[in-house]
Amino acid sequence: NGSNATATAKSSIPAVSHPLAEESSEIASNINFHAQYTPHFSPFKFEPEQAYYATAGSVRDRLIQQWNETYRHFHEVDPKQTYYLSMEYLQGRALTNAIGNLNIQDAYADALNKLGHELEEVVEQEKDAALGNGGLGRLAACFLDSMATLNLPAWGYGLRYRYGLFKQRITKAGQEEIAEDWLEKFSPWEVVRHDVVFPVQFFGRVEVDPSGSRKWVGGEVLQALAYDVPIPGYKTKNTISLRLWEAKACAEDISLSQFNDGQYESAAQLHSSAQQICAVLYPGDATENGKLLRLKQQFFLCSASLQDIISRFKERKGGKGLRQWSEFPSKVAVQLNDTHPTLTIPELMRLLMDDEGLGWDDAWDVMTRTIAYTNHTVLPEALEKWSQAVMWKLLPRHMEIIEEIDKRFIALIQSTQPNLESKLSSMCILDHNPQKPVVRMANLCVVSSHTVNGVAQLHSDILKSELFADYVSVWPNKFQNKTNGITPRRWLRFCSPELSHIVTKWLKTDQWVTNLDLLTNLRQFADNADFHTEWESAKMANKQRLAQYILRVTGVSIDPNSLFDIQVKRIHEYKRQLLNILGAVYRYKRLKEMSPEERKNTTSRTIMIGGKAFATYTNAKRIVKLVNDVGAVVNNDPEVNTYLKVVFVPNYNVSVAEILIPGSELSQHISTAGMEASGTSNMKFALNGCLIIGTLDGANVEIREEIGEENFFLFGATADEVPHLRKERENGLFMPDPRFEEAKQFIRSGAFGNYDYNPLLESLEGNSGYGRGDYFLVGHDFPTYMDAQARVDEAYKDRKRWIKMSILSTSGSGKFSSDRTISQYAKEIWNIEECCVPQLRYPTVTP
Ligand code: NBG
Repeated sequence: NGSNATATAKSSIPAVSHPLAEESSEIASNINFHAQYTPHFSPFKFEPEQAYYATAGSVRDRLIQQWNETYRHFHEVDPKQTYYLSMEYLQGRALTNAIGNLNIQDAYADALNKLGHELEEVVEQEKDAALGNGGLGRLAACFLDSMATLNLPAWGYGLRYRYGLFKQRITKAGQEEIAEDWLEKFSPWEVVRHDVVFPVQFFGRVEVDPSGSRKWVGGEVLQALAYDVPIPGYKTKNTISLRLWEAKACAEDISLSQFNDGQYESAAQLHSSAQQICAVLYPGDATENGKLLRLKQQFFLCSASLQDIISRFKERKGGKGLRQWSEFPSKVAVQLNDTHPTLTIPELMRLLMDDEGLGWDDAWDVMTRTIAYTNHTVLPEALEKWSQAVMWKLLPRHMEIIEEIDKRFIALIQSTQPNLESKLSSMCILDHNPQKPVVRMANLCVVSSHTVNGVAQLHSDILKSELFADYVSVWPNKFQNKTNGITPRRWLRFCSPELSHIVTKWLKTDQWVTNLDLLTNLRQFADNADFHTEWESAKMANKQRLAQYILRVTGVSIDPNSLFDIQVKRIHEYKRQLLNILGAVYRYKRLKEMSPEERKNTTSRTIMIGGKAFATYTNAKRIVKLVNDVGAVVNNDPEVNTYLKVVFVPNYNVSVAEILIPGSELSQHISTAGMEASGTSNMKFALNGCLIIGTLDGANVEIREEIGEENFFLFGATADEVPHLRKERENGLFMPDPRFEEAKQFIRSGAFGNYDYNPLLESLEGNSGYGRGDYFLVGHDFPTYMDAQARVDEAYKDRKRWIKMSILSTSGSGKFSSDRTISQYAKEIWNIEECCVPQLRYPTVTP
């Protein structure tokens, strides 16, 4: 594979309006220009990797042009703007998405052909930007896509981690974590802004001057440097920005005298402190140092972003600083993506009071009208609590402010809601428990923001009735629901061109890509035989692609005619991958006991499970090991392996999801009811015509409502039954089903090797106690789960029925577009309106 390019190199950005052949020649020449003049590789090498970087460079030129135009427009119109603050963004690859959104895929594919390459192969060269963990980070990425597509004046802020979420390798011992070097060469999608730098302070002390005003002084100061990633909207000129901060120290922070004395480490101490901040996402926080580092990361994001937002607020309208601070909330909306950016609250108060001279009441008014908070979990261990001691050490002025917020909140309750006084100890922000005094970040968010939302109806209801119930009577209008969504661009239009093509053909329009509700019009074809044939062949093409991928990465050959059953998400006990694998073990055991004739009547299945376990989460890692061990035995058992395969898909990430989801037929969303706030992969699967087996949890509830209960394989306890069932279990009143015992016994018998699975299995046993007592009710839900699986097997045998259900899943998925979610945020929380770039005025750039 090499270059046979004949086009002469051209640096100008190709125009968009030419016929394909002409346009693709221009693009080829522009790609060539980047290959020759962007000095990252030797000029005479043009393998797929160089082709990727050159292509990305060429696409980036266009994005930068649109981007500049977008910001010029925003600057002139000066609309109210939203800032989305998130510690995580799971962007995945950018190339396919960018040329898709710019609507120039065909021209780029053609251009690369001219240069001797295939677009598909070039795209594969890109490393995933995995600056996130799971659903929360991917949600942020989908939101950015929708904000750009809806022409909203909005901007994302995050951190530029040097290493993304680890790369998962599977060995005999289970999961191994390797640093994910997404910046190994460089990322062509980021632009460093050397002119956008803000100081961020840590430690130090508070000084009071004679006038009584307080100032935070001393400590260490690092610099936040901006890297911008362009986010193009779909078929619009609007291109917004994801601004990622990198921590730096200044040249004068190096002590040359120490360095010359050979004390290299202490000489550059601040530089290494800066490097630590942006090294990895979620550094281990078991140690004090780890905790301090995480808090530093969070504050770094909040402080740099706020300084940037404030400087933009001041700069617009001529930069004369004439603006009233009371105007701030009519120009700025800040959304906190979970509690990780909570320090935005005291930091905005500090900046307004200590730097800008506002009094408490004015600052409080501005801050509370600006900030809104999204809660993404009710799991107690995920609700952040920071040690007061660590906070006093790192952020002394902020702790004073938090104390004052707490004091005023307590006074408010005492004076206006005396009936809540008994609840104050759990409602207030500072928990003074002498053993472990902490700051409760979620409480700080609820008290300080104008709106709090959950991410699916059931979750929002639980917030109002349980987690935040006591606050509802204080602020009845503060709580909202914003059911999550996913971008239909990445998650159908680009990841499944085959199915998209059919949808467009039968709907006679491609408007569904930005108006996903149009998918309901597919319902009329749910019984149409021609439509069925096309649908089935598109799904089959995706299954074959997936089978090839599985063979390539695991060496396991899977049959595209078997039922493809997938569960991919972070490995967590509440998500119950253990229920899935116990079900697989039980199925295997039954198959073994059947006669060859009986086996022929069963539905062949390929069960695929993928996901990363947090490095220190031992039981999650044991689950990964178990899935792999079961797979090794089942897949090599010639007696049954045409009827069952169990595959662990390694290193699950966004790009892998883009192959798995289109090829899926059944997917599992089987968390203990009440524990999964929403889930978003459930929406991606349903959109791709995949049926769901699931509990009444998170967004499953709404998906089932939309696509029809007859098209959803439901099982398990409901959220309101769970507390009672846990009690019963604790009191020994509930006996697990014999099938459940049989499956566990089979694992214990050594059928899958002699690794010690007892700690894992024991977590499902006993009446109570730490790590015991089946808190997640796997045993309770096992029988109804197996029954639901039997219904799946039956349904799959009836091809017509299955395809109809698949069509109805897709056609019922319109609600789950992140365009819908973001429109609701814009209207009901942010109060912002679209600000559409009229047309490009920039001339094309020539050297
Ligand atoms: C996750 C929930 C998911 C939800 C995503 C996005 C966190 C803290 N929460 O159920 O577990 O879909 O957020 O809202 O990562």
